[in-house]
Amino acid sequence: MKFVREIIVAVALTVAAFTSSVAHAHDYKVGSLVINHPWTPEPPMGAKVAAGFLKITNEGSADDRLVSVTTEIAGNAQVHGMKVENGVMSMFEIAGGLVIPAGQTVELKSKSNHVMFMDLKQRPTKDTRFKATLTFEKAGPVAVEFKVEPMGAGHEHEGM
Ligand SMILES: [Cu+2]
Repeated sequence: MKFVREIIVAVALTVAAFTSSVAHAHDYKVGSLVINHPWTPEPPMGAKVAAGFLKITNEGSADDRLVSVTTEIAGNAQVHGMKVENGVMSMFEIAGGLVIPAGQTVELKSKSNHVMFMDLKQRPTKDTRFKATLTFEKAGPVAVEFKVEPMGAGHEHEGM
């Protein structure tokens, strides 16, 4: 009986460790999509825009698309891509939404695809979080929180 009790304790500890690591990782799941670590670099004083970064993994067998983002802190939010023309980097709204291919991970990051929060109603400040809703064509809406990290965290939205 002692042996069985030890197994039960081991299993309980494993479950506890797993649960706390998931909470720490700041992940969300909707349908076959896993959304990892949505975050925003704290924008400068007076900024009207802020960038949003996250990773989206599609564990399913069909492509999906991130079609919209909404949040109370911004009048408007768009999914942006980046392009370089004549050596000048500029942003554009991705028409029809950002494709999340089946079986792949798409990373929204600095100098690449990103969420653009526009017409900011309040400035996100570091060490806070704000709520947002990501809507996918197939998986539907999912409520997430963006963590606000200090400016110059090494991966900020450059050129803003
Ligand atoms: Cu942008």
